[in-house]
Amino acid sequence: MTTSIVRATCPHDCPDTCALLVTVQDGVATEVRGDPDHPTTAGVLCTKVSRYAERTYHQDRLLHPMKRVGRKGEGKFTRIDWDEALDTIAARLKTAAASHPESILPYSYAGTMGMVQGESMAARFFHKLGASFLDRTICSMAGGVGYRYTIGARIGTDLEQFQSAKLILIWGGNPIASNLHFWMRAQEAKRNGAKLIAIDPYRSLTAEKCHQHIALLPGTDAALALGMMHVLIREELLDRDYIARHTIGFDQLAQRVTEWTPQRTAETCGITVDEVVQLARDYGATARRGEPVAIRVNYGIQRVHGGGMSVRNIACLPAMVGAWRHAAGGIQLSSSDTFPRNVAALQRQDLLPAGARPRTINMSTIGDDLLREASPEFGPKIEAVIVYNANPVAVAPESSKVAQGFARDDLFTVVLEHFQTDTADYADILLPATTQLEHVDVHAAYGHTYMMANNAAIAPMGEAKPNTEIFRLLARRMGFDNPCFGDSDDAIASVAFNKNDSRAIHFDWDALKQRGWQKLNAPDAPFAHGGFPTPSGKCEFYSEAMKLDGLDPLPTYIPPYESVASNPTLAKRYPLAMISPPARNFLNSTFVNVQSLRSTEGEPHLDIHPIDAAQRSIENGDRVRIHNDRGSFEAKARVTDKARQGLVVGLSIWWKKFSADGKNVNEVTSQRLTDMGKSPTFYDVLVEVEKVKR
Ligand SMILES: Nc1nc2c(c(=O)[nH]1)N[C@H]1C(S)=C(S)[C@@H](COP(=O)(O)OP(=O)(O)OC[C@H]3O[C@@H](n4cnc5c(=O)[nH]c(N)nc54)[C@H](O)[C@@H]3O)O[C@H]1N2
Ligand SMILES: Nc1nc2c(c(=O)[nH]1)N[C@H]1C(S)=C(S)[C@@H](COP(=O)(O)OP(=O)(O)OC[C@H]3O[C@@H](n4cnc5c(=O)[nH]c(N)nc54)[C@H](O)[C@@H]3O)O[C@H]1N2
Ligand SMILES: [Mo]
Repeated sequence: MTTSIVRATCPHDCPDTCALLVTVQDGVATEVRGDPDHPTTAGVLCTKVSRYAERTYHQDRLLHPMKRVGRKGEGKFTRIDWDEALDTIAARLKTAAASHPESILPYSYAGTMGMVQGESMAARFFHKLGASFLDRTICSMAGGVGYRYTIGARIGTDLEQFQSAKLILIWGGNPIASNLHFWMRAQEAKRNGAKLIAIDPYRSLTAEKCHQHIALLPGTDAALALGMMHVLIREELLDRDYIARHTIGFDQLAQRVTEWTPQRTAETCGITVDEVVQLARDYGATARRGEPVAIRVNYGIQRVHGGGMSVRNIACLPAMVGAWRHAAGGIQLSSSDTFPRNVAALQRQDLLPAGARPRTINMSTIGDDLLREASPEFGPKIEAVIVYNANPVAVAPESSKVAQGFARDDLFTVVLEHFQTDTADYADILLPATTQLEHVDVHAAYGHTYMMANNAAIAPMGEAKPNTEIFRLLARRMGFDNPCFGDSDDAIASVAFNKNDSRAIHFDWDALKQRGWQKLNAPDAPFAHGGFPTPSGKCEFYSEAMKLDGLDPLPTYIPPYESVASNPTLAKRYPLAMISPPARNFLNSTFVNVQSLRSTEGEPHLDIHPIDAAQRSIENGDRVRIHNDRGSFEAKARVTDKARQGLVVGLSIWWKKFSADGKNVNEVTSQRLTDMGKSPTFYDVLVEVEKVKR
């Protein structure tokens, strides 16, 4: 028997991007564990990824190409060979490209975060075609844009510093479920005497374990930040020296926040005056004592109308109190921009046909866009969609429209997948893709600053192929002769980071493959001495760029589209706010089909406050129907005060086909977009809930 240990990387859309050690015995992956030597993984994996081998060897893996034989959405397929599959696709794409290349749309997100199996060969292929661009907005754009206006780039406090903080605000995140290795650091900080405060409308697993939980109304975080600023200024809990040297616009900011009294803030956020004042005092006074105060701001606050502004406002706080002076102070939204990715070499936008300026389709409005006819504003109707690394029928908002779009008879749909997901059911051609254990990749991260390598541990299952190989083969059939379409996965990985950038000057693919991971050269305290990558070089309380973009240049509050306060007419019919954050045992819609994990989650639930439940005669365990004008879905009621009054919570993202009614939460979410970054407003939803009578 031969046994080897292969160095790999978790490919999932999670800030932790863990270093894996895969045990392989006679060609079979028998165990996947966390690398004990990797400083942030520290030998610990989440329950999901510790079962990665179970997912890879799952009996439902797609193992050969198939073509549809039933109706779209019905999920009936028959086996074909690779030649037939690729010839069919190439013929359809050639026809579409001959009249309107933009009628072809790639649809992909972060099923794998790998830079090779993500946007490398695929991007080259679609660039060469002149296909529509896809704006990949579904997750993080609102906050990313808001953060950039204030700080300049998505650079912040290093994960490896948080254990030394004395106060940590966990703002709109549930790290026990979705950022475990940050939570480990926060726990260490707690043991070292730090105070942890969760700011979240829901008493999540994390909120339950913090010293304090501030349960504000969804979508009101920008107001809470404004109220904090008001108190910090009124009580002179400021670092005047840091403000003078490294920020712009303080006087205008001070003027602006006079109106955000604790009273007004408390009313807007649905919390007490004392909570507002005490939060600001904890934050300001801890910093005053010279101790590090840190904020982990996450995606929970971004999925509402004013999501961008919320992050922009919160990102102002560390500069006001001088928190950036400490490596363990400041704020982390994402570490993405610490990585000098060589996007030009990976994606080769230079391959675009001469003069071509393809339109951009927003992935978050795919429902509407698939149903749009050709028009001068829109351009050609979408005739072909190639889906990879994504499951839009389950995850995109206003699901009934997404499904209706994918059900179009005149639409040609190709899906590259591991499993027959809700989206795969609509494919004309369904292609089997390899998992992370079967292919090579290189990774950046959004929660730490290590470059990561993934070696293939086992041979591809069945006839599965890596995304890259599928696009290489398609490129050949399309007659694309640029040599870059022959690049191997290793050749692609070797150009992933820009070695001219001092942060990645030591990047060497062969060495990284051997070692598994290597930290970027980046300072411990990125803004201790200012140097913000904004236009002014300072932390921008006032942003001229925002003004040019048609936004308020100062921090402000943008209410939700749908809330009792902002839309009382709608709230008469649909009085409950709904949010649908990730369930602990799923990764978006990935892993829902892994039996052991699905069994732990049970079935789709809706958490509802006892008072709201009583008003509707709903008892714990009842089947309920959640509805609004966009649609409805069913779940099992869990009567609990974890959800504040007026709020219902449906942990997600279930595959529709695993729900009793074949639907999920996205039936009721809307395609309205955020104030910045054109992102979805998944948590900006009013609904009514009723007991299902059987
Ligand atoms: N287990 C698991 N881990 C994941 C994922 C997963 O699906 N499962 N998904 C991954 C992905 S793609 C992402 S983007 C990240 C997401 O990472 P996070 O943003 O940390 O997501 P959650 O863990 O859901 O935390 C969001 C929290 O925000 C709260 N929230 C909702 N609305 C508001 C609001 O208006 N204001 C405030 N203050 N809080 C609000 C929710 O109640 C929830 O507890 O996690 C990644 N990690
Ligand atoms: N209601 C509601 N909706 C949400 C959210 C929410 O909180 N609430 N969260 C949103 C967020 S933050 C995000 S990021 C999106 C996530 O949306 P998606 O990025 O679409 O994530 P997944 O649902 O996990 O689907 C990824 C798919 O990629 C496949 N895949 C993985 N690796 C590979 C590979 O190497 N090759 C190929 N071909 N396929 C692969 C997996 O099998 C999986 O089916 O969902 C969004 N939708
Ligand atoms: Mo996400």
